[in-house]
Amino acid sequence: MATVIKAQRNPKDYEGLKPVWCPGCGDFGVLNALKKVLADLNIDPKDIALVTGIGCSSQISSFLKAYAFHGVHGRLLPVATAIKLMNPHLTVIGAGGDGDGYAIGLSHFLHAVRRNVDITYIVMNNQVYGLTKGQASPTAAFGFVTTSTPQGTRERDVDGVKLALAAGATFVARGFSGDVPQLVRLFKEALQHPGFALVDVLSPCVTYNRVNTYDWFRENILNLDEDPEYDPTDRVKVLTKIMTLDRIPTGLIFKDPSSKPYSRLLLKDPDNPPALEELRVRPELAELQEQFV
Ligand SMILES: Cc1ncc(C[n+]2csc(CCOP(=O)(O)OP(=O)(O)O)c2C)c(N)n1
Ligand code: SF4
Repeated sequence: MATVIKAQRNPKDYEGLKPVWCPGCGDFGVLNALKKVLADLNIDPKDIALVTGIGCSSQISSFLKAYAFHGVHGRLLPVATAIKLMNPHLTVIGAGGDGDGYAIGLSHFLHAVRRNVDITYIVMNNQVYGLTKGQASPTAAFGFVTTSTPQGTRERDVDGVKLALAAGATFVARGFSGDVPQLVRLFKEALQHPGFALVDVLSPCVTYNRVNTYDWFRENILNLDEDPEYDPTDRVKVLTKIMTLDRIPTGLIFKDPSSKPYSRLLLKDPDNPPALEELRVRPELAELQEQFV
């Protein structure tokens, strides 16, 4: 029998439309890292489902060559969940902004985390609503001045990493668009994790956020990947550590080595998932009539 040798792909094989982001936008770093990882893992573009919300960052679904669903603001995770459960063989990636995931989409985020469906979720975190011209998002620091908060925001900021850990996440990482090699490592590990993997990416908006710049992040992050003593597998120690840091932690923050994805708990034989037509996703009319008439 002839052996089929799959040609090794390269990042160019994942090029979609030309990005329309502002020159210097942090989201370029995410796109470049993602293309590199997908090529390294040699994943066929037809086997990728990229699901996005609404925002500058969510436009990534047009810039990467893969099947894509550019959906509704804050609603990408329910769609990604359904796609993965119905098509377990697909690599399902969710991607969007911090407004999309931690404001309007916050409840979906927490439920997706605790459900642990095998999805990689990338949040491009720039502390503003970029697409709608720079209003403060929930990750903006207390006092952050924008057009919508001329006297500075009077709300405490949300931290998706801490929320995910508290909600029982099995994989939590944070990258920085100014460090693409680290993003590549984190995305690779996230895509290979059996369960829901959050990668929060500090991704500067060079047009509407003149505070949290590339230089500002370089001065304010603490890369836990460089700490040989750091143990990312102990949730309590991880939470204690990151709650007491005076800098923003990046790197692989937490990973549960015994994570079991939802599909493993749901499908009778997850290694041999049934074909779509064998799954009964629509109830039979007769059954409904029996129950309700
Ligand atoms: C239901 C709904 N509410 C509000 C909007 C308006 N809107 C579009 S994008 C956006 C925020 C974008 O910010 P973020 O998700 O952080 O992404 P970024 O543009 O910064 O990448 C908002 C509020 C919308 N499109 N739909
Ligand atoms: S407005 Fe900000 S987030 Fe949007 S493309 Fe420009 S730099 Fe990126």
